[in-house]
Amino acid sequence: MPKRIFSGVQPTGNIHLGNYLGALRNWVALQREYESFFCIVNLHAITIAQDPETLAEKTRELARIYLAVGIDPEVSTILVQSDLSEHAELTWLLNCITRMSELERMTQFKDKARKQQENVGVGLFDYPVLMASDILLYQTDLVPVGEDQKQHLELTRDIAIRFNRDYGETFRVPEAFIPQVGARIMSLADPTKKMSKSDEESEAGCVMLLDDADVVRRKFKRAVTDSGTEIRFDSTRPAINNLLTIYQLLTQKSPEEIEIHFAGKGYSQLKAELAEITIEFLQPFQERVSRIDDDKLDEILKAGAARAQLIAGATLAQAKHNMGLIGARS
Ligand code: AQP
Repeated sequence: MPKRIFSGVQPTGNIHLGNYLGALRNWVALQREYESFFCIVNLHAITIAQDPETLAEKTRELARIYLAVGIDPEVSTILVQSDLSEHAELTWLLNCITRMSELERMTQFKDKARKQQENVGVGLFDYPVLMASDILLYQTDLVPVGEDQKQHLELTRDIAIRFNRDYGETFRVPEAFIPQVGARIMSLADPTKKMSKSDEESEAGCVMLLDDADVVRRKFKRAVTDSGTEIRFDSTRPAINNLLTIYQLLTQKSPEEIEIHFAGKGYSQLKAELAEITIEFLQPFQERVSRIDDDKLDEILKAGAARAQLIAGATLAQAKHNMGLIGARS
């Protein structure tokens, strides 16, 4: 069987440079080497209350973003999670072999639950099992994600190994693909926190892929910096390190070249150049987003769901059979 990758982004809020540099960019690079499934994980999105109209709009916007960053629907499958009932159905089966204690250890749940206080939903708690279902349904080999998803990936592996042990070989056990550079892009406003679309407080620290040029310039101009004046890669100076990492990924220059380029220059020059480089990347991308028409998008999403269903359906049937979930004989 061909080696497969599966990954997804939630259609919540606005997609940012962290999502692009930590995940989407790597999908584009890997899509011709692997059979690829890229999902818009709207069932994950509803683990936090969403306005239905906005969610529907953001789902289609995210599909356009996938296409505009360079996901090629001729070689990759783009699917919307809720178009396939297999994702939710496998989640139930996997819920029955996952332990509460495993989910209680998930740091993303703890962080998000803290923000929700007494209104924490069961769905939020179960988020990692839904993610395991997404990945295991496609017999995935590799999951390209940012560093924040590492713990969920480890749980997915544990669930797959347990299921295979208890019910016979059913799922491929996937590996995480976490990039060496860009796995955790930090907020420009608070470099101790990751750039995050749902963190309303740090909107100013989050460069959105659909921000216009003036907003991008303003956000970089106001970016927090460290004490000192030297511009070099140094993990003990998280703000400058983060700006340089973004610079490195967008220009593809080596750290040495970048440090030589900025020798003797000030932080304001780094910020101004970084803003212009980001705008140069974003403008043609935004044009591509606006050119994708609705009919074409429908065609791509329908074809993606049909292609995905063939694999997801077969895996789910095998999992049910192996668990003894058999009713009327066909
Ligand atoms: N700051 C980041 N740096 C690198 N990678 C990142 N990712 C997210 N933030 C960064 C990666 O983007 C992919 C999709 O993320 P998601 O939509 O599933 O949600 P998330 O990981 O929780 O990202 P956000 O921005 O913080 O969204 P909300 O706040 O809605 O939950 C994943 O591969 C992720 O690793």
